[in-house]
Amino acid sequence: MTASLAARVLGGDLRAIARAITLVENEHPAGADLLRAVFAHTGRAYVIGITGPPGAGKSTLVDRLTAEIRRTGLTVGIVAIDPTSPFTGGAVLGDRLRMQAHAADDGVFIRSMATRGHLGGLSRATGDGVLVLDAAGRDVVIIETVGVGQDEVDIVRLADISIVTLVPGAGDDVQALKAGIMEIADVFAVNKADREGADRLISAIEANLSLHAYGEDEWRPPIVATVATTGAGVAELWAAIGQFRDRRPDTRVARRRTRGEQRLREIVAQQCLQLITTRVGVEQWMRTVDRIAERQIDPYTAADDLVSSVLEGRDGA
Ligand SMILES: Nc1nc2c(ncn2[C@@H]2O[C@H](COP(=O)(O)OP(=O)(O)OP(=O)(O)O)[C@@H](O)[C@H]2O)c(=O)[nH]1
Ligand SMILES: [Mg+2]
Repeated sequence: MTASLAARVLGGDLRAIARAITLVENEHPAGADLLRAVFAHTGRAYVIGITGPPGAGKSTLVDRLTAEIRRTGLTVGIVAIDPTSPFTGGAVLGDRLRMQAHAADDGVFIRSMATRGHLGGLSRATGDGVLVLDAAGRDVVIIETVGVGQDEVDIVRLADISIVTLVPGAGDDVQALKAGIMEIADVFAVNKADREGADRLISAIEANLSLHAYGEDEWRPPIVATVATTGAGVAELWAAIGQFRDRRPDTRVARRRTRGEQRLREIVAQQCLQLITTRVGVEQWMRTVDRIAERQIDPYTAADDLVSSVLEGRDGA
């Protein structure tokens, strides 16, 4: 079954793509088998990460950017994530609206991702979803994620280019200065540029960028003013993406390596945890949890004990 699903994914079959993403999202073993089968065919898509605060206009911008990309004939896959509220259905509603805009176009595949909420689950599921779309031959894959926290930073690191969307309004300067933001942005999109304060926000970002002395061949993140609702500035945004892609191929290679290592770490960590919990057994695991809860043992010592008991058990076997 996996073999035929893999073949259909590689053939770009939309239903197969949807099914494959569901498998990886649910951490179904068939999802891992599928990725094994298609991995050699991945690495071709250009992956764009878009993040920013709630309501910044990311989805509207992604929609416009998608239209811009489609005009060049390239196909697009979109993964929308809402790590802060996976159960509100907000992302799904946004998807439906956008589905309508691109409903008749097979060159656009939109999917929102829900996760089980465990550590690392989101970035792993997102990474796998991107791989599926990549294998399916999508030329460009866009990851849209809300927020500017660590989860989002991890997700955006999966991308070849990171676009940070900011909007004019209360606390712009603080928002722009927020830890992490300046480091992850390859391009800034100042959206809602039709609103008052856009110039001030641009100046604040500029001021921040000028704190860093950019070397001659170092990429200085450009700031693009956009009005996603009208599409103003979107062509410029796409042009900035193209410039980054053409000028920073080395960055792409380095990021892909980091991405590969991150995936390896996640999978190894997951397998180790699985191995240890399986060997230890549910009863001993729960007993340990009880002892931590009752302050009879600290979690560090408990972890050491569990890991060494498993390792010693294996040595002695
Ligand atoms: N005035 C103005 N409104 C905009 C612009 N871009 C988006 N909006 C509006 O802002 C609201 C939020 O847009 P979304 O695209 O859903 O924003 P988002 O960042 O995807 O929101 P979440 O995914 O919920 O975080 C919508 O009502 C848009 O119509 C813009 O450039 N100017
Ligand atoms: Mg959105």
